[in-house]
Amino acid sequence: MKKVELNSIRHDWDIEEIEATYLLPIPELIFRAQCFHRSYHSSEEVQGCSLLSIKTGGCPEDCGYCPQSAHYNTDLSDHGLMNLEDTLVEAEKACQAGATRFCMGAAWRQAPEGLEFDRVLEMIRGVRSLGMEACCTLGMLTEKQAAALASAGLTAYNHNLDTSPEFYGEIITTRTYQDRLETLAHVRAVGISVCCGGIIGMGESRWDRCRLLEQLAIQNPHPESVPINLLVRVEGTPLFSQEEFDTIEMVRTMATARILMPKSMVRLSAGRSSLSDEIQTLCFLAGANSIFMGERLLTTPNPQTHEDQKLLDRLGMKFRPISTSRIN
Ligand code: SAM
Ligand code: DTB
Ligand code: SF4
Repeated sequence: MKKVELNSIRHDWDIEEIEATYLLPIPELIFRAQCFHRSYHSSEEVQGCSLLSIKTGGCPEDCGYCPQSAHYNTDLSDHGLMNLEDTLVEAEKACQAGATRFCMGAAWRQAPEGLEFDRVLEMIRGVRSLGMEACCTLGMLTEKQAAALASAGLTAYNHNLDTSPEFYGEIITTRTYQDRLETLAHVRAVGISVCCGGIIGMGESRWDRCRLLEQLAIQNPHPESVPINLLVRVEGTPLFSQEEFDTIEMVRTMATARILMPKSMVRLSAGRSSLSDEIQTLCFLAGANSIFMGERLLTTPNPQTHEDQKLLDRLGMKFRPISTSRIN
């Protein structure tokens, strides 16, 4: 392994080096992750983000983990695109609760053209006017749509690679890895910050997790935001019967992401409801510095804010206040 240079941001990671990092003894792995973390981030603050599903269910894609896919029979009420007022009421509530980033998710294969897209642009302007970062995840985008989102003031666009290129076809058949990379390139081209990560616990190997991290870490610049989701097993989806995941692997994934992409926000995203306080603490030690707040992610449960606040209090940590928020 090359010498550890705390201030170097590298884009030339290779898979052997990443695997060697991932497999370090946990004390050494976390120590290294902490060293990188402290070079760029506060060791005691996490960013609170809030999620809202602005368009729910009925999605034509077949992502095997997703309760919103029309291919599967899940216990979910579909909902068309929310109206502007209701969305901004939710954004304001999230802001009051201490969130500094508001993420709006839509179960679309690709962002639509026309009135619905215009409404999303209004939502973004509204969220920005509350002083929060605005993030959207609307499926695939053209460069023209990305430019319109940028003009509306969108801070970040979330579009995940989900897993390794090799494992990807086991999970999704209706769009390709390359499609995803193209949307990410459109987002990058118009200067919107990139939020891109994946899901672990879907039956992939350690090598696949390392390959996902490699795909993220060879991007130049790195995605400013890297959400690591633990699969939420939802009844009716093909991955419901996936066996329970060893959560120490979650810690390894977080720490490796932090070492590979030291400046990025590493977000401990979906799946916290099934993680103990102790594993979440290890994730923070490994360099995770953001969580979703509020009792719902898009369609699945998330710990309540008072529980998260209690955990942060016990750890002597805090949510990052809005005034010191950086844009990532
Ligand atoms: N339809 C858009 C898309 O896929 O780009 C946006 C919404 S989609 C729900 C956003 C992300 O949520 C997915 O890329 C996936 O990584 C994550 N996700 C969806 N279902 C999940 C689950 N059951 N467990 C963990 N993460 C999940
Ligand atoms: C991301 O990587 N995780 C968030 C956000 N991007 C949009 C979504 C998690 C969704 C979990 C399943 C659900 O609640 O529907
Ligand atoms: Fe549709 Fe996104 Fe769910 Fe895939 S992850 S089925 S694209 S909503």
